Amino acid sequence: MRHILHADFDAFYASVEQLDNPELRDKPVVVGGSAEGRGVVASASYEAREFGVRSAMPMRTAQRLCPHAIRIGARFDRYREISQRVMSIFRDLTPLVEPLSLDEAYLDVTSIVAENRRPADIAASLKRRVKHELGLTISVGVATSKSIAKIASDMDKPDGLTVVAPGDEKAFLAPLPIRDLWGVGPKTAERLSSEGIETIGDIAQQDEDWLRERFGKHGAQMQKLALGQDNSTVEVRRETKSVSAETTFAQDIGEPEALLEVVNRLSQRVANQLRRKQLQGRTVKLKLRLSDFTTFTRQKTLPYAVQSADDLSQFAGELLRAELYGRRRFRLVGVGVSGFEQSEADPEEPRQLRFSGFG
Ligand code: TTP
Ligand code: MG
Repeated sequence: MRHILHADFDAFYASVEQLDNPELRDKPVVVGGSAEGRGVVASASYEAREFGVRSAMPMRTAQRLCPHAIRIGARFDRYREISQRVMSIFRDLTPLVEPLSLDEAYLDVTSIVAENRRPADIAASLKRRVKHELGLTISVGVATSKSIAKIASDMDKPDGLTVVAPGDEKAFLAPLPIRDLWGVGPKTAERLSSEGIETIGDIAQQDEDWLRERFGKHGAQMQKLALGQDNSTVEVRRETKSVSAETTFAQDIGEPEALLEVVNRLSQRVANQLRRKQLQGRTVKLKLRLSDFTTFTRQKTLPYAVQSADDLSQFAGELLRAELYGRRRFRLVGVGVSGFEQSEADPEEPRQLRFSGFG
C-alpha cells in the first residue's frame, strides 16, 4: 500500500502578496491583469472569495463583486522563488516529490510511514514547517493514492488537513460530484449527468459494460478511480532539458513549401509545450532524415530566448532552407528547443485547466 500526500498552497499568488505587504493581510486581494486591459483573476485571497471572486474570472467581474478588492499585478519571479523553497522542504521529507505546478505537488511518504510514523502526523508536521519557514499555509490531502489525495487536499481549504484512511476510499468518494473525479472534464460530466449519473458513487455502482459501451476504455478507467483504485505512482520529474516534436512521412517529401509547412506545424506544437511548461530557449534545433535514412541535426543558438511558434518556425525554417539542395528528399523532420530560461506566463491569459479530462 502507498501513502501519498498532495500539498497545495492556499490562494498562492494572493497569499504571497499578503506575506510581502502586511498592509494587504486580512484584506480582499486579487492578483491578475487590470480590468481595463481585460485581465483575469489568477488568484483571489480568501477574503475576496467571500464576495464570490474566483480564479479565471474577468477582473471586471471581480471588481463588480468586490469593489474594494485590491488588485496586484503578478510577480512570477517571486512566486517561482517561493515555489522552489517549498519544493525543497518537500524534498527534505522524501525524494519522491512530483510537482504539478508552482504551488502543488504529490509526495510519496510510504517509506516514512513504514518507520512507524502516522501519515496524518507527517502531513501536520510538513504544514507546520512550511508555515514556520515560509510564512504561508498549505492544504494537504493524505490518502493511499494520488487521485484521492488531490481531492482531499481541496476539501478543507484554507489551511486544511484531510486524511482518507486506508479502506475508506470508496466511501469518501461516493457522495462527491463526478466533476471531482480525476480526468472527468465538463463534457464527460454533462454526458454522465444526462444519463442520471451525478456522483462518483453512481459511477462506482454502474455496470462496467454499460460504461464501456458509452465511454470506451475511459469508462472502465473512471469506474476504477471511482472505486478508489488508482495505482499511479509519484513521478519524480527530471528537469526538462529540451522540448521537441517530429514527424515521419508516409512518403518522402522534397518540395520546399510542403517541408516548410511541416516545420510550421511542428513549431506550433513545440511552442504550445513551451508555453505550458513556461519555458523559452535560445537554441533552436532542426532534425532531418533523408530518404536513405541518414539522420542529422542542425542548430542555431540565438542571442535571446524564444518561445513563440513564429520565432521557432522562422529559425527552424532558415535551418531547413540551407539543407534544400540537389534532389534531397526527406523521411522525417523534427523541431526542437533547448538552452532554457524560464519565461513569464501571460498574466492576461487564463491558465489551461490542469486536467483536460476524458471529455
Ligand atoms: P490554485 O492552487 O488553483 O489556486 P490558489 O492557490 O490561488 O487557491 P487555492 O487556495 O484554491 O489553492 O493555483 C495556484 C496558482 O496558480 C494561483 O495562485 C495563481 C495561478 N493560477 C492562474 O494563474 N490562473 C488560474 O486560472 C488558476 C486556477 C491559478
Ligand atoms: Mg493553491
